[in-house]
Amino acid sequence: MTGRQLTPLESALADLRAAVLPVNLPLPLPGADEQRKVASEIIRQLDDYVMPRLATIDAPLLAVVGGSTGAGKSTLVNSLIGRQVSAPGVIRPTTRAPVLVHHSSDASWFTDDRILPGLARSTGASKEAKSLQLVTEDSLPPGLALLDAPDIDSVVVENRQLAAQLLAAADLWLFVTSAARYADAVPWGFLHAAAERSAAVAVVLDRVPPRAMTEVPSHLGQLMSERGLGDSPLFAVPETTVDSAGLLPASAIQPIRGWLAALAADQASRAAVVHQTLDGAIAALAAKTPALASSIDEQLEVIEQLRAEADRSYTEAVRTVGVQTADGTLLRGEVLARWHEFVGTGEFFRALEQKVSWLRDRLVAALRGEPAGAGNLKVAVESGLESLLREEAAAAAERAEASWQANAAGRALIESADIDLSRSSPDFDRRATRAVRDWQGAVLDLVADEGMTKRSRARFYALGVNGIGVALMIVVFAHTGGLVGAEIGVAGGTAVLAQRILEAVFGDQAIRRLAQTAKDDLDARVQALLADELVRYHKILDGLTVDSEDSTRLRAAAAAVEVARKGGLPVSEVEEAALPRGERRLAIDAPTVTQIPSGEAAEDSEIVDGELVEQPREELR
Ligand SMILES: Nc1nc2c(ncn2[C@@H]2O[C@H](COP(=O)(O)OP(=O)(O)OP(=O)(O)O)[C@@H](O)[C@H]2O)c(=O)[nH]1
Ligand SMILES: [Mg+2]
Repeated sequence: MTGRQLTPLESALADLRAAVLPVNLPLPLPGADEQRKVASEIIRQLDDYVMPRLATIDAPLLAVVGGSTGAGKSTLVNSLIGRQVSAPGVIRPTTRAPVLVHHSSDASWFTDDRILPGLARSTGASKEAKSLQLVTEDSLPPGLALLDAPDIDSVVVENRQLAAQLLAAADLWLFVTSAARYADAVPWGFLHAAAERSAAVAVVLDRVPPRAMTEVPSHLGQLMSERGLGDSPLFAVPETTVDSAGLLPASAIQPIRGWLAALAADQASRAAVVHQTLDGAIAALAAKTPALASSIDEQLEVIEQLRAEADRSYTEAVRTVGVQTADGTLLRGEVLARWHEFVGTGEFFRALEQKVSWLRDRLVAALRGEPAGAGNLKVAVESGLESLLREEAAAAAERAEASWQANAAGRALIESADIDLSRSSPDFDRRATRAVRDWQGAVLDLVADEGMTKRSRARFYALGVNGIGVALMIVVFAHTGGLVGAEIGVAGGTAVLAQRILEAVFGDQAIRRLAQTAKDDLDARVQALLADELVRYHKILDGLTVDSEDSTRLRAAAAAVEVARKGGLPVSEVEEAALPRGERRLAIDAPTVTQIPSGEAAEDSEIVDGELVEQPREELR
């Protein structure tokens, strides 16, 4: 393929392949399993069949003989060839490794990995399912190859998968079923898929008991018509005995052999078969893609929902800390005790509560030198803030985890995560401590930088930066809706006093601004601290590598394939001459039901007509 310029259709398909390849549906959503399979099927069909077929449109027609277990596929292939190329057998399943029979002049088409690149070529019989046994047979016409596949309804999983893969790589399906099993669900699932993508199909109804010869084939023909296979030839092979070599009498399979020979002899008909299947396969690939794209979108939706839930949990934590660092909550317990210590005695404090205005002017005078309690108060503030942060971060992690636990996708992520998403990061406490200390440092810088009037300078020095700093922190903690209101109670009283101290130093104009600046700074630090926690959830979601561009690209690629497909498939010269434009149907006329060769039907059929027809009908819906 190297060196050859790709046709527009081939480039469109290559783009489609490139768009499907990275598709990742990591979350266990309904239908995701199915679409994951679709994605790998698309890739495989492109690799196994569509791309190689487009690149070598004149390669021999590959007819894959597939169908129900033990229907007589290998026997049919052997009988068509006239010798045993694929071992038939009584033990199911018999055929494990597929056998491809071709004319010696066609060998080069099959020895390399042009088609079915995943299967190793072998020339001897093999039990290795991942191999393809090549048999040269010159009684087969050039331009036509037969492939004996394993059973599509096998008890062996690999057989089923391989049979499906082989049928997907076929130009023509020679679908073998038996009179006893022709209405089983599995074969019909395959036939339905073939009809859906307009693959060229011929059905062989094997081992029809003489008495059922009128009824069963016509019932099957009717089923085929109803299911979109009305144009497909149907061959009925009467039940006969096989000879010592395991072959059917020539007359029993003559109509099939004749039909295949005619197909092989007429290059235009062969090309029409190839085109029909190829075009149908390409249309089906394009048709499957939008559902795949939608399933990417569904993954994205759930990812965004999980992201929003984690975000909400942490936004809530930031909000709570924001409120509780302003509504007086922190002005309790240790902080309150240390504040009392700082401003003097309890008496002093109580007097202050009663006579705030009187005290306002005298306050600073009462505090001589930097009060000893400033350091302790700072520590109390620090630990009060830290425990608030710890609690809220823990609650946020719990909420986020619980919201993810609520659905299967979230649960899968929690299970596969290598960190515990239900609690804060192990180093959270350390980072919280640092954030609080940094904030306190910034508050001290803030008051140190604030200009003072001459009159207040003495008071400033009397309280010291630490003293004024902690006073500002106290004001911040009771700062809801502007300056402190007395309605906050004891905490409010505490804060009012702090506010008076600051007024005495800076004048009342500056305090509102200083408190606001300090509060904004605290909020920003809390926000950053918790954002780092939230990142853990984001990282997990980002690690899923589901991208909204993936589905856009996929849809565009499928649309481009459709456009290029309408532009037409490559046409071989012979076909151009022989076929009217748009002709895509099997060009060789085949009887809907073959004539029964008389005298060769086996006598010992145990199957009764009525049963044969009745039982399968029930299974078909
Ligand atoms: N009497 C009679 N026996 C047949 C006929 N076709 C197949 N058999 C026998 O049925 C058994 C199964 O045939 P196979 O050709 O191995 O069937 P198959 O579909 O290839 O089986 P798997 O590869 O296992 O799916 C063998 O013993 C055959 O000899 C037939 O038309 N008449
Ligand atoms: Mg077989």
